[in-house]
Amino acid sequence: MTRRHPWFAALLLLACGKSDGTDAGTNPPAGDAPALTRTVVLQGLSNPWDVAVAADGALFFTERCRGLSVRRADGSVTRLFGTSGSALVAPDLACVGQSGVHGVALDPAFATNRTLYVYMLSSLTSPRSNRVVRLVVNAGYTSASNRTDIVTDIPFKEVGNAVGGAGAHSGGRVRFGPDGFLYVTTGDNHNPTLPQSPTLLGGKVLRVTTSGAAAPGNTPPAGFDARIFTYGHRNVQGITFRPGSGQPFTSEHGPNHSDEVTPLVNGGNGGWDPQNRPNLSCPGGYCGYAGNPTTMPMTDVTRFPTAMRPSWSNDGDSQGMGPAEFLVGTQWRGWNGRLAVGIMAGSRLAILELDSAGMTTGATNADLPSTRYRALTLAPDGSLYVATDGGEIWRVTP
Ligand SMILES: [Ca+2]
Repeated sequence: MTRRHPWFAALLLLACGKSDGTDAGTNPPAGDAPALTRTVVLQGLSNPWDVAVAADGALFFTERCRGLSVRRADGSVTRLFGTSGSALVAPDLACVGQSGVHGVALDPAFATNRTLYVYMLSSLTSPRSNRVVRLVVNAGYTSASNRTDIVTDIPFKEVGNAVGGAGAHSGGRVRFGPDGFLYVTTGDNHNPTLPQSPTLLGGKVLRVTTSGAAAPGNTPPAGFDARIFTYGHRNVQGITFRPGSGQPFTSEHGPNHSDEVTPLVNGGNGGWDPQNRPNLSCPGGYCGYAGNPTTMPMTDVTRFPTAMRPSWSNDGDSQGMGPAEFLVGTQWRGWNGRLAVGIMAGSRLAILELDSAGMTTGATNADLPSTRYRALTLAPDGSLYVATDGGEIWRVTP
């Protein structure tokens, strides 16, 4: 894409005006971008989907059709959970289209309770379902045990249809918020009724306890499943929490337009409703791909006047928006507090500048290779880990 906003020129001017290379302190100028160092930590992986890093440097990663593995600080790797060959085999693990093993998150007390959470497609039910599984890892990072399935009823697209194959739009990111609760992102499965359904968990952001129960304080509308934090989403691929306020921000694919970053409000409606569009031709009743930003908006403020407004819609384009992660720490210089957003088809890492309300006021691209950015995780040491669809995991440091 070559369209540029006026602020782009302003950013260039700022970048040119800041040339002394020193850290200006707590409020560095907008153009004070860090120089990036990239180290390839792992390569040759099979569709890595997510990354979690422990304080001691152990690096957990998922591969969509294999499961969960860990790379210890000494570089050795063990397959902990998943298909045959894993320390703990999951015979019910299924891998279909986009679906399989997705997000991984460490318990906030991981250092003492050794507990983590994985999002996976399971054949334990019929039809199959996406679920969140809790596991305990031993001190040496060589085994996993105590599997407990804490959320078992996240919908899965079992059958392909005119708008796409089986397994589409499963969401799948899991992250703990600063409030200590687990946020789980889901997708619409190409099912027109899921995003606005009060009871089915597709097209939602869930907020649950470490046992999978509804987190206290969720405020969805009356009649909704109490685990629902926000609804009306399409396929949420990223969730991260703004430093300071702790407000969750999501990133999600647009259909053929309008990738969206959205600051979430407890109980809010994301405004995606791909059903009942009488002026559109909707194969299988799914109108998601049938329109444009006006006729099939990612945030329909006509149907839902109070819908959560996006912070950014990627210039109205869809380039396959993937994960999102706030950058935190003065080592990130002018990017401290900015939002990194991984773009897959667009093959870039966007860095967004937000105002106090969370709206995007500027965007630039990180000076990193063009690839499909699948996962972003800020490690305890403040470095950014990236997983790519090309099978690599990088450590990026400013
Ligand atoms: Ca929306």
